[in-house]
Amino acid sequence: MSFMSSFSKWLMKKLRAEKKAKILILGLDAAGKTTLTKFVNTGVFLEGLTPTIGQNIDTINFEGWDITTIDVAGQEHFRFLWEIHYPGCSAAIFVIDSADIERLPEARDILRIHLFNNPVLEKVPALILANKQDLPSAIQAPMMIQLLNLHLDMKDRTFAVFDCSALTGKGVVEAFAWLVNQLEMSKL
Ligand SMILES: Nc1nc2c(ncn2[C@@H]2O[C@H](COP(=O)(O)OP(=O)(O)OP(=O)(O)O)[C@@H](O)[C@H]2O)c(=O)[nH]1
Ligand SMILES: [Mg+2]
Repeated sequence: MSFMSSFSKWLMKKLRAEKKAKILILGLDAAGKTTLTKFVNTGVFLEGLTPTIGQNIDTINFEGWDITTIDVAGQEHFRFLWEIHYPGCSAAIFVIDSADIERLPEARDILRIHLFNNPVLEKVPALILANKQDLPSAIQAPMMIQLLNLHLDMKDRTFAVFDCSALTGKGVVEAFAWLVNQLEMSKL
């Protein structure tokens, strides 16, 4: 076992004992990753955030957990930066703009490359957020599962798809409650 892999295992064990977790927030640009993270942090919709450059690192306190969120830049030319954050993650969130049907194939490919077929993240629970449900054309979770092929791709993974809106807050708490439940179970 390499030094990095032993170190990452040791770190995860230590973080779990202290109810601390590092969570990666992935997704295409403009999916709503930063808006969602800020909503969880402040409880309000912050409009007009500028696209992320690099990554934003925040801490969220949720149900007794200190969760460090790494909200990465989704633009294509920044995606090579994602992989430096993979080691030591307890869970990953993948945010999708559910109203942007044209980009769903791209979202599906990026989800596959960076999450499903990524050996570094193969053991972590994956929370897929079908964001922007306030928009009338938004695709909802059951259809999203079919369109992204999740029922086949994710059959050996712990994952959930939640409808949510970082604008209204709908579904956000439920989704994070699922995530924290997964973290709790991983402590047992
Ligand atoms: N209607 C609606 N708009 C949203 C929602 N979430 C985010 N947005 C808007 O979508 C746009 C992009 O949001 P960001 O949070 O910057 O997206 P991002 O995924 O962080 O994008 P990058 O930083 O470029 O990767 C902004 O105009 C947000 O106001 C939502 O739930 N509903
Ligand atoms: Mg952002």
